[in-house]
Amino acid sequence: MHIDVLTLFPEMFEGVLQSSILKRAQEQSAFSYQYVNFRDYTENKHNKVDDYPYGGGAGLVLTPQPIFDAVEHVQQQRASKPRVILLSPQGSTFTQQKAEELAEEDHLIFICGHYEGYDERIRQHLVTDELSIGDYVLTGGELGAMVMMDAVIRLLPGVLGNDQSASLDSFSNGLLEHPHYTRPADFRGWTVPDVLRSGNHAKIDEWRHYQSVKRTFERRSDLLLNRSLTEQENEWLQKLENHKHDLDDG
Ligand code: 9D3
Repeated sequence: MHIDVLTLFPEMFEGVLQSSILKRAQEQSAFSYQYVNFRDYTENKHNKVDDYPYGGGAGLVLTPQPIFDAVEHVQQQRASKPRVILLSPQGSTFTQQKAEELAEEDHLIFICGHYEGYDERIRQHLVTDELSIGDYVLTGGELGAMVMMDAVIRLLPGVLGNDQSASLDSFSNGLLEHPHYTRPADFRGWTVPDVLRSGNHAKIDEWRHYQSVKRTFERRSDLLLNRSLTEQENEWLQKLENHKHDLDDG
């Protein structure tokens, strides 16, 4: 996979891309990336990338010409058709499903603005996906692009070791993770559940599965709606639902 990042602030990305798993992924040639400063593609005297909005109002709008030219330039460097991703608070919310979809592509282009609007023709005639990372306001698209790059790159073949395989993720199996414990068995009088120290792996698996269902029910019951349930899971959920009603009257 190759990723082109259109940004006026490439230094924001370096700590993320040059550390830990994303750094190793580049060393393994799982992906490559390049920054594209779209100011370099301006055709006006002062290298302006934005301008006042037609119709008036506050703020500036990113002008289409440098962004179209930068995208078309990097497109011509590759054989396959890229996904052109616009980072914007108005986009659809990025999800694990979207990460899995983007991980299948050969070429991604991220367009990051910085507290500016985009000329609508960029959306209409250049972009394939307009994405947000959630309902809060950032100063620019760069953090959004980093979040998406991180989520996509870890899914590429060979990036995660076998023992941290992406297929075991929360969200991939539709349940939140069960609680984890390590040594000591007693920390300040707070002890590790006996079952985890029993050596009975069938019991341990069942305990973990129940804890995952319970945690998902308590914290993210919305996730249970998008997932088919086993008979065992339905039985547990029925019990959890009844307990909830028990507590209603204090
Ligand atoms: C044209 C009106 N805008 C400026 C006053 C609204 C606005 C544009 C761009 C507000 C914030 C931003 C910067 N944010 C992003 O570019 C962004 C973002 C976000 O703010 N939240 C969640 N996901 C994303 S992805 C890109």
